[in-house]
Amino acid sequence: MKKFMERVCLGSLILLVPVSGFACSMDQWTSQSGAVTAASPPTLPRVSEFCAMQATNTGYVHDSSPVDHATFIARFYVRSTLTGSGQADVFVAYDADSPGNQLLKVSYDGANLDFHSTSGTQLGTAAAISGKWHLVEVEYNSAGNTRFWVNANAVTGNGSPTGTYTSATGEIESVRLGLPNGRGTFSGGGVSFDAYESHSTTPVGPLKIGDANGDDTWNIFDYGAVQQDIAENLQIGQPDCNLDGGVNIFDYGCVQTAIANN
Ligand SMILES: [Ca+2]
Ligand SMILES: [Ca+2]
Ligand SMILES: [Ca+2]
Repeated sequence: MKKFMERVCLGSLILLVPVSGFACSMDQWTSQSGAVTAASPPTLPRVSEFCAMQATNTGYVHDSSPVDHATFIARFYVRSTLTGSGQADVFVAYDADSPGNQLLKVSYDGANLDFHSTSGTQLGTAAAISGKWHLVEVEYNSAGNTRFWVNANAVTGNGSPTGTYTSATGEIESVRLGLPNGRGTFSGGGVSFDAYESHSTTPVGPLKIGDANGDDTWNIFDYGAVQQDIAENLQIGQPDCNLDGGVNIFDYGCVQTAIANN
């Protein structure tokens, strides 16, 4: 698991750096608990590099490195394969390391990602198809303003956030990613995560999806990288261009579009 340093000041981190070969580790987090694992394709589809993380029931990774964050920005990719119906929290931010009170929650309800202040009331929502990877970026401010982006670019904003709402006013001290409060009434499956990164001031923004060889550009060499990834020679970039949880021939057309649009 990769741990990225904060671009401006405070600690940030990411999931999933391969330790040896394609062994995956969650050691960059402060701690882990319960039904959460990290793995490479084909065991577990990923968005980027070699590993992703999946929670199948109550389980999470915990980051207590935030300290009195007045502003806290988190970006991650999430993919649900939960079966049945229900609503489950996938990301929670707290006002203490212990972990304390919930200040911000993102949950999944089978068809949408839902955004909450403290424990209960849903204050924002965005459609999120089951089985597909979705980009989530959320910016929490202890003055009581939260903005979120789902499948949208928080750096350019694509004009504006997906949603905004009035939130809690405490400062963030820790976060949990996974299924920290269990899977609720969902009957099986799990929720996968990749490319978690947090900042204290600047937006994180999306990965270059379709940049299969990870050289930070889209061009014809990404076709070959998709081909290599299909052959299970895993590529360090983002070959699952259509974000459907697999790398196959359908990603070529998506790469073609990415090249044409950039
Ligand atoms: Ca802390
Ligand atoms: Ca590339
Ligand atoms: Ca794909």
